[in-house]
Amino acid sequence: MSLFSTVEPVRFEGPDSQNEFAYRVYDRNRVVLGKRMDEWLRVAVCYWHSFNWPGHDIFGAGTLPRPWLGASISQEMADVKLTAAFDFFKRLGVPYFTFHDVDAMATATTLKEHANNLKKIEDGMAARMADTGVKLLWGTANLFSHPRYAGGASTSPDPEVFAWAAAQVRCCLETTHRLGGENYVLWGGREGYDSLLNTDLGRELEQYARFLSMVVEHKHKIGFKGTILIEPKPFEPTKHQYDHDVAAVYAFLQRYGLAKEVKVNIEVNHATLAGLDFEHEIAVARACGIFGSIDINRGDPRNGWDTDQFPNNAQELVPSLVQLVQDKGFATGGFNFDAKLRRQSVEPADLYLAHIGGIDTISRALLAAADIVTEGALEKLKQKRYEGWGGSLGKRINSGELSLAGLADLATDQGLNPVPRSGRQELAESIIARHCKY
Ligand code: XLS
Ligand code: NI
Ligand code: NI
Repeated sequence: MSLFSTVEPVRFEGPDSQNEFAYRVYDRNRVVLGKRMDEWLRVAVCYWHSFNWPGHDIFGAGTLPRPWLGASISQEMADVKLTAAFDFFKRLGVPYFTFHDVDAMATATTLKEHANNLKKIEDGMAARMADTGVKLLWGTANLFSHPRYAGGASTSPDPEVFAWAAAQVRCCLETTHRLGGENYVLWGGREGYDSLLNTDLGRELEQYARFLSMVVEHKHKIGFKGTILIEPKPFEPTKHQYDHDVAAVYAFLQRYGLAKEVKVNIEVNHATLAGLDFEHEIAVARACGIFGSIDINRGDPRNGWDTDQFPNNAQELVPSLVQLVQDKGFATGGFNFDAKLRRQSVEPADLYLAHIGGIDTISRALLAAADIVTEGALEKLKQKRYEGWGGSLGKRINSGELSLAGLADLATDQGLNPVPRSGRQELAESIIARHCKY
């Protein structure tokens, strides 16, 4: 028995179900373009917002019953939390979870204690994972909550803070490896600055690169086969974060020779904060070969912060899902619900309702995307738009045989006079809309 035992295991009942505790669309065994739905979506529940956040915000105290939380967390409290979390994962019927070291373990003050406490909860997790079959999508170290990290972790002005961060990541990467985690995430929450007046930006970038190189080196040393992922975010909590968006992360990785070693975990809400579309971030990551995984929580376009809401608009997600379907799914990534309840959602049932709605939403988007890719009209429209590049002029430009002057002479001699052609944007938008029928 746990706080979450009040709801029966959630099953697929189909679109006409009247049961709010059932999936209407997410049918994990349904085969879509040759792959089971659960393999396409690889859904994960996050430990932190779901079990380690009591519903406080900067203006008010916690509202959610989470009896295992307190100013300091004992091993007993951590164990009760673990039981509740795995009870929830199992009943919800999802294949994966994600966690930060400090979300799950008993509070530690020294590094020795940190390593011991993390190992204890790792052993508990390993046992629950074996019992329930729930797997680890990714682990991560929290390098942003403790006051020591106020000035950054690897980008701190104090090398002792860098060393603490290194020790935390070493432990958490090894734990993730032993638990069979499929990825390891680094979200640089405070790897940025609040004011340039007291910040040496060039030096901080070097420190950050040094840190990341050490992490990559350690990954290989211990034989971790999962993917190292950076999660871009433009700001919050810092005024500016170095991993601003996918393009900025790629430039950083390229500069330090890490572009083959590290990929990105793209969060919908973070794209919104960066003033970018979610599908844009995915497109950039695919074009650069660094697409890894997704945090599917959304923001509110009128709020300038990470509201971490559950997704509920399938149509908005379709352009992103089309890209995923074209890629034939994730390699090691998945859809992590880095999403939190609203503060009035105080009943344990609310955590189920939130995830059920969100999982059905991404399932709807997946089915629409699969239809769009199968029908091929959108792809055809795109191909047609670029068809000139398949002709002799396009081929000669791409082959590199023409210099700027050579091409200019050719254009002038042939009297080239290109005619404007339709981009068919409204048709493309209608193709998306008409497939959203699930
Ligand atoms: C915060 C981030 C964080 C990461 C994991 O905005 O989304 O939750 O996903 O550290
Ligand atoms: Ni976030
Ligand atoms: Ni996130």
